[in-house]
Amino acid sequence: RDHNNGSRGALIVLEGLDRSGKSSQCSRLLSYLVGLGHSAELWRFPDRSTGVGKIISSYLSNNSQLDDHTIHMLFSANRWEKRSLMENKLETGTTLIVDRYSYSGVAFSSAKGLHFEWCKAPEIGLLAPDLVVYLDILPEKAAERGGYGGERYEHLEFQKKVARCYQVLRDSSWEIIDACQPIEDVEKQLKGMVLDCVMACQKGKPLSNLWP
Ligand code: FDM
Ligand code: MG
Repeated sequence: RDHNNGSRGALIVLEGLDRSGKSSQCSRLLSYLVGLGHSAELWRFPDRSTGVGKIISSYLSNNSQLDDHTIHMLFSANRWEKRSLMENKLETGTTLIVDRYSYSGVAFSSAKGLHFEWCKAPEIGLLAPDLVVYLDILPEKAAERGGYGGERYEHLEFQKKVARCYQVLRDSSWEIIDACQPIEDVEKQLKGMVLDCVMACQKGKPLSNLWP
């Protein structure tokens, strides 16, 4: 524990479409928090380093085919296998900046037509984020940024469906940032939200489970 004095870290999740800027903002946030003397780590889901993660990675790169329900549960399993480590980190004062979480799980699978509540079910009991920030961008604008790789979901038509599913999923607790702004403006707004959240957790905001 750094200057946290025994207080817990915050679970902060960034969500958004592909090319919304999540990964760049996550690394900026990490440097910012570490620079302030906080203990912080950058995590991402899927975590492709585990056994399950390798199956997911192969599926995403179109090197294997899986039934939609099956891959959905593997994405969830990939979060479950990290749950206890996640809880330990948070309890010992490390803040986690997480690039995608259960919301991606539900948005991407329900965009394929899977039942919404069925998609949410395997996430029950995972740690609930202290802050969810949605980097909001129109699918058309995100596509214009270029840089879609060749992965399975990186197509405009599918991203449009995912955007609609995120709309169904999002609630009043989410912070929404216009991701079409200059990168520094997005960063500035994010930093303010994240610092407030880290402080609230230090002051004793309890950890809870999905779905709140
Ligand atoms: N994705 C990500 C899912 O379909 N379900 C999930 O639970 C998660 C975490 O995987 F298209 C999708 C979202 C994205 C792809 O993510 C890989 P990255 O962030 O592009 O690596
Ligand atoms: Mg991607």
